Amino acid sequence: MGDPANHSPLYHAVLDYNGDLVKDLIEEALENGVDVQQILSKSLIPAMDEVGFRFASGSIFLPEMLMAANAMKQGLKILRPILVRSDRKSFLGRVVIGTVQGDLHDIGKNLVSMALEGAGFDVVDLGVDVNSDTFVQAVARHNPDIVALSALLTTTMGSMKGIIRKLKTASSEIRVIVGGAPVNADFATSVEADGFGADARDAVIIARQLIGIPATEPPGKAA
Ligand code: B1M
Repeated sequence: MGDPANHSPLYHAVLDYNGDLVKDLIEEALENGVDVQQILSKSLIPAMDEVGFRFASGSIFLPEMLMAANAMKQGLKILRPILVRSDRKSFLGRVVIGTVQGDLHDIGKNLVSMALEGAGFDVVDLGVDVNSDTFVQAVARHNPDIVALSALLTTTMGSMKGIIRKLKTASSEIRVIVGGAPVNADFATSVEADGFGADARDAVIIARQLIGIPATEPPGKAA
C-alpha cells in the first residue's frame, strides 16, 4: 500500500477508528470548500482499502475492521445530505438495491444508493443479506425499473446469478445491475446482468442508460 505519511489526517482518523475526528475533519473540509468526491476518493475509500490490506495481511482482525467501518459510516452521515441532494421535481425512475444474501458489507452499496438518489432516482434500499425471494417480492411491491445488487465477497457474488434468474422469470421488464469489489464486467455478463458499475458514479451512468437517458445529458434536464 502507499506511504501512510502521504495521506490526509482524515485518512489516518479512519485508520485510528476515530469516528468523532472523522466527522470533525469532514465538516472542516466541507467548510473549506473541499469537494465531496475528493473526500471520498482521496481519504475515505483509500483508508478502507488500507484496512482491507491490513486485515488480509493479518495485522488487524475483524473487530478493528468493524471499528474502521463505523468510523467511515460516521463520516458518510455528514456527506449523505450533500450526495443525495437533487433539484429534480420528479423521479427519473425507481431502483431497488440491496447487498446479496450472506453478505453484510453495506458501505459501497450505501454510496451507490446515495449517488442514485442524488441523480434523481427513487431508491428502495433493502439493506444487507437480502435473499432472492425478498428481491422478487420487492419488485412486485415497488415496481422498479432497475434492481441493483451489491456483493463484496467472492463467496457471495455467485448468488447473483440465481437472483437475476428469479427476477427475470418473475418480470421480463426488469433490468439488473451488479457491482462490488470482486465483481467485474465479464462476471456481470456471465450472470446475465444488464449492467455493471465499477463505482457509484458508474452505477448512475449505467442506470441512466438502462432507462434511456444518455450519460452526457446535463443534470436536471429530464426532471
Ligand atoms: Co470485510 N472483507 N469481511 N468487512 N471488508 C473485505 C471485502 C475483504 C476484501 C477484506 C480483505 O480480506 N482484504 C474480504 C473479502 C475477500 C474475498 O471475498 N475475496 C473481506 C472478508 C474476508 C470479510 C469477512 C469474511 C471476515 C471474517 O469474518 N473473517 C467478513 C464477512 C461478513 C459478511 O459479510 N458475512 C467481513 C466483515 C466485514 C465487516 C463487517 C467488519 C466490515 C463491513 C462493515 C459494513 O460494510 N457495514 C468489513 C469491511 C469494512 C471490509 C473492507 C475493509 C472495506 C469494504 C468497504 O466498505 N470499502 C473490505 C476491503 C476492501 O474492500 N478493500 C473487506 C469501501 C467501499 C466504498 O467500497 O464496498 O468496494 P466498496 O464499494 C464500491 C465499489 O465496489 C462499488 O461502488 C462502491 C463505491 O465506489 N460498488 C458498486 C459496491 N456495490 C456496488 C453496486 C453497484 C455498483 C457499484 O451496482 C449495483
